[in-house]
Amino acid sequence: MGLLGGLFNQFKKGLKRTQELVLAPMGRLLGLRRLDEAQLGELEDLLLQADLGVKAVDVLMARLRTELKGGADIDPKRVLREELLRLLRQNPAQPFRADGTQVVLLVGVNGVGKTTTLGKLAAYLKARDEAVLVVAGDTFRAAAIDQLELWAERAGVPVIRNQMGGDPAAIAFDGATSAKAKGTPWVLIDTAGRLHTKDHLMKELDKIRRSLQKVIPEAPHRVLLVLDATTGQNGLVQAEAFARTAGITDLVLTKLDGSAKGGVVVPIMERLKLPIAFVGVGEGVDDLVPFDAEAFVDGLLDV
Ligand SMILES: Nc1nc2c(ncn2[C@@H]2O[C@H](COP(=O)(O)OP(=O)(O)O)[C@@H](O)[C@H]2O)c(=O)[nH]1
Ligand SMILES: [Mg+2]
Repeated sequence: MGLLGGLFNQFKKGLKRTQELVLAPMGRLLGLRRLDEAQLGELEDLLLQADLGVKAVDVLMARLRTELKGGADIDPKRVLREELLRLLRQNPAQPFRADGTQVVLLVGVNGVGKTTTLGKLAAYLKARDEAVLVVAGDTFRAAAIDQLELWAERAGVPVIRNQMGGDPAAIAFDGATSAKAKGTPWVLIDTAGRLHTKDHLMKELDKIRRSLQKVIPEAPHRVLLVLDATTGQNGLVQAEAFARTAGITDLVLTKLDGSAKGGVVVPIMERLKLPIAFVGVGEGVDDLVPFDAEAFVDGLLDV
């Protein structure tokens, strides 16, 4: 199967709940060639339920209405596909390419899936035959370090850790030093989720950043803000505050598989003005998908 076919299937799997609850009823409407006002209203409701966001849904509905006024038959699915692709292609993520030692920091509030994503990302990079060093920067809970070690073991990559309660900036420094000495292309740093305010996040990140930069002046190369898709648009205000903090380069949207609000990628990308690098579609090691607008939209509209 081609790469895009593989991604399509992974997105389809990740969008299963969204499909069952929201998109399946939409299939009938998308197959129509003329829609009356009641049917347009029904379609609008379903699009909003999928959490595509008011702004995108307004644009979509306006375009459908314009095409309908033309009098000829229309293809609602094609219109939706084109508009969604336009929205989701505005801000593509830079590929994860090894280039010297690349330091990647994962941040976000407790429970969103940082450690899990880090484990999957380690396996993803390792599968490309690129060496990875994992840094247990969440020193707040002993269980967090154990959890990370388990993931690293699964991925077959080494971990650097210190004792619980240790300084995340110090362990990050050790990780960067070791990777630089050995020429390891990837350093993935886990962080604690007790980032309740923007100031707190800034402080913790600044401290880690300063200590990394003593070793590698350009580090961290990527700062991934991890967001939970099951929160839908409700989490966006807090995410916006985080996303505005200096240095966040990419978003990761986890738990798409557990959410009926799969359309939330649209308002997230639009509001945060940041690319989505990866999407989490399950708890397994292979359940991390590099975001691809086309595979995503086709997965969404395959109803
Ligand atoms: N279904 C599903 N569960 C996920 C996904 N990513 C993370 N989780 C689960 O979310 C929970 C919290 O994840 P964890 O990585 O510990 O979050 P952290 O506190 O941000 O490090 C765990 O039970 C994970 O298995 C995902 O993409 N899909
Ligand atoms: Mg964690």
